[in-house]
Amino acid sequence: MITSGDKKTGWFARLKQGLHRTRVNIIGLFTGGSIDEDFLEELEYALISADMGVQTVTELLSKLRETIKLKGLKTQDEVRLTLRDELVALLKPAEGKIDLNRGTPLVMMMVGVNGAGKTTSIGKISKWLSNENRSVLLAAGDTFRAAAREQLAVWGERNRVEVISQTGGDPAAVAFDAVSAGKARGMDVVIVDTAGRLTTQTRLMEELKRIHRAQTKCMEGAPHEVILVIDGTNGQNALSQVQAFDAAVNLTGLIITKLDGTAKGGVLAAITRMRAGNPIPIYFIGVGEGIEDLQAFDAEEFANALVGLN
Ligand SMILES: Nc1nc2c(ncn2[C@@H]2O[C@H](COP(=O)(O)OP(=O)(O)OP(=O)(O)O)[C@@H](O)[C@H]2O)c(=O)[nH]1
Ligand SMILES: [Mg+2]
Repeated sequence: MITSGDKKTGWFARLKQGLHRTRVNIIGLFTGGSIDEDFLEELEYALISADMGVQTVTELLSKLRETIKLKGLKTQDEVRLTLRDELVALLKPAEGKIDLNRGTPLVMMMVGVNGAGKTTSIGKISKWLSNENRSVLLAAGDTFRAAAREQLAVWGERNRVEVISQTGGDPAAVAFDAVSAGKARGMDVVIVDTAGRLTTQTRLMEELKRIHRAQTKCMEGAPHEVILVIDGTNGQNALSQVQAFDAAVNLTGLIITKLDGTAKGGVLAAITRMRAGNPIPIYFIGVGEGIEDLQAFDAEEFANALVGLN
């Protein structure tokens, strides 16, 4: 994971580039002039277009109007800063870090719809963990497709991490084997990959519960982390993904991927608002397909990128 110096500028630029559509809308509005009703209405529209959701935007705007009145704000630049601060306040409670010391091994299970970026994120997390000198074991819980096992195997090789897999086996059995191997070998972390599934596929959602139970059976308290990987370009559909996966397997964290792509970014605000006061932590954001393109979620940096500040 890149956190320092020049490299940071690189990923931040990519994030900003990825949020381009949002930024064009929002930035296009901030022309340095004064504030009037038309301006506030256009801002409201731009935020809704950025996938923030009507309720989130209504709340943000009513607070913004209050502050404008209270502080006598006159310029669009002042409004931009105020909006940034509101977004930081909204998103801050969603910052979160995985506590690697919760279990030995710490067992992590990745869930999500097809193509969200689960397997890629596992590759990136493995790299981060090896930088932290933690030993990792991967479980290829996506047993249906040979390509899926191979994809995880490639990430395993890149990170010099072993992958437990079974040809056409039962994913719950693979998860069980991986956790027991992790225990026996004294690994620091076990990460269980799962096949993508739609929340409407009842049988597959039941299977996910079974994979979850197999880990608990093997180790009390496991899986310690159940992480939903969400494609940042999915818009408001992300909200129902959070609800359905949480109902099935009790989510402990989120990863939002593809924020370097055409994502509009506002969905992070919508997801956070859904559980205002006690949001599911956003552990990481994905900002590219490469092994280092994973960043800890930082509310302030993200809010800055959204409204076009540095
Ligand atoms: N641009 C970009 N692409 C990403 C990111 N994360 C994943 N991808 C790409 O998204 C595609 C799907 O990624 P996978 O990791 O295979 O997704 P998955 O959730 O494991 O998919 P299934 O196992 O089929 O459900 C791949 O082409 C990845 O390279 C990201 O942060 N940015
Ligand atoms: Mg996968």
